[in-house]
Amino acid sequence: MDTPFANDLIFPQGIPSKYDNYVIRKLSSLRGQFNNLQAYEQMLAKEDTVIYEVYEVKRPEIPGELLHGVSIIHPGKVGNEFFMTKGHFHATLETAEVYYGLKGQGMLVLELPEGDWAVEEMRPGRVVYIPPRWAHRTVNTGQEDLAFLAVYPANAGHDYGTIEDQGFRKLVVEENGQIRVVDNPHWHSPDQRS
Ligand code: S6P
Ligand code: ZN
Repeated sequence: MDTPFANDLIFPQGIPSKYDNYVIRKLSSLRGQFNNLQAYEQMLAKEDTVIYEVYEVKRPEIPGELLHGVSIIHPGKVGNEFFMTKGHFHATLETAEVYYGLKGQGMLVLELPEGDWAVEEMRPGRVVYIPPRWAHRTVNTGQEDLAFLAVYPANAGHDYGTIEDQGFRKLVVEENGQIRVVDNPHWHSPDQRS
């Protein structure tokens, strides 16, 4: 039988005191996701910068269990587009997720397979509910790390391939000092897949 357990988030970074899995995502693992391909290649030629890190607590990946983890997205831009996560649908599409903002400023960009999209602000103390079926990507629009806690069904799984192939419909960019949500010119619908 499992026993209850607890964890502390150690600030100022927000890193959990205990975790089982550490994921580090560098610029090279986001190839094709940033809109400005030239800016991407130039940046990568200089350094394979760390874009974000995830600290996860493992549990059996079966219905009834929950997974949770802290994501930390570093500040920066590729061209005029803010650093962001790869983004994904859950492989078990009918699974939801809750994000709780711990640190920093950002946006959660969401979209449905049918084409609807949404954007929610991320900031400390803010709870964002991601209903089943919505793909989600987190974007750091601030000057410091963006950290948040995520809680989701342990059987959710991750479908990264769909987003890698078609991209998100919306990008979060800086234009004339303003944070803007704009159309992704490289986005294509699922039926246009190569
Ligand atoms: C998992 C949850 C988060 C992300 C993390 C990194 O369902 O949404 O823990 O995994 O923020 O993003 P990504 O898109 O690389 O998994
Ligand atoms: Zn998720």
